[in-house]
Amino acid sequence: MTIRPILIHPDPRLKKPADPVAEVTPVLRQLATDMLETMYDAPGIGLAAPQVGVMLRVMVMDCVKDDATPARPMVLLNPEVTWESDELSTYEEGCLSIPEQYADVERPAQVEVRWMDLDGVTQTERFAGLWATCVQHEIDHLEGKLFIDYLKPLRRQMITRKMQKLKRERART
Ligand code: K1U
Ligand code: ZN
Repeated sequence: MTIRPILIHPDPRLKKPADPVAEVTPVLRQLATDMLETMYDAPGIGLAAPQVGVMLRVMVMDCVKDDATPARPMVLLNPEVTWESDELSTYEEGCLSIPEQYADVERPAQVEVRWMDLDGVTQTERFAGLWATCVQHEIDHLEGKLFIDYLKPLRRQMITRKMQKLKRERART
């Protein structure tokens, strides 16, 4: 089991667009496995490759929350939103790269997403609820966008300062 370290904001790699995946290789499969293990260990419901310092358009997610429903680990390569609903929904989002900070973000309530799976096959699915929120949050990571970029500048600045302090403290220990 390989848990990869998660980058903490501010970090230039979290602000940069990631590169498309050209083909599925053993190295890419290992990255996907490590990302799922890292996400479950955190714990989180999603993770994008730039958060572990890999600048490729790879994301994982599993938004199953209740113990009665089987887990649904998903790996999405080169995901793209192909349709979004006019209806919006607001969710109090968090981010593994911005620990212990939460804020309401408004996004389309449903989205249709196209991606390549680990067999190199194109998939399309319509997501709603937490799945829709999470897939949009992760695709934003692949564009170098964080949920705090939706907030007013003052709030964003306050959160960034807290994260700078957290990084200084972690570097000392
Ligand atoms: O991308 C990330 O930083 C992961 C992030 C995904 C996300 C959370 C909330 C809304 C949209 C996207 C997280 O997983 S933060 C942790 C979290 O939400 C959670 C952790 C344990 C149980 C349930 C949720
Ligand atoms: Zn995040």
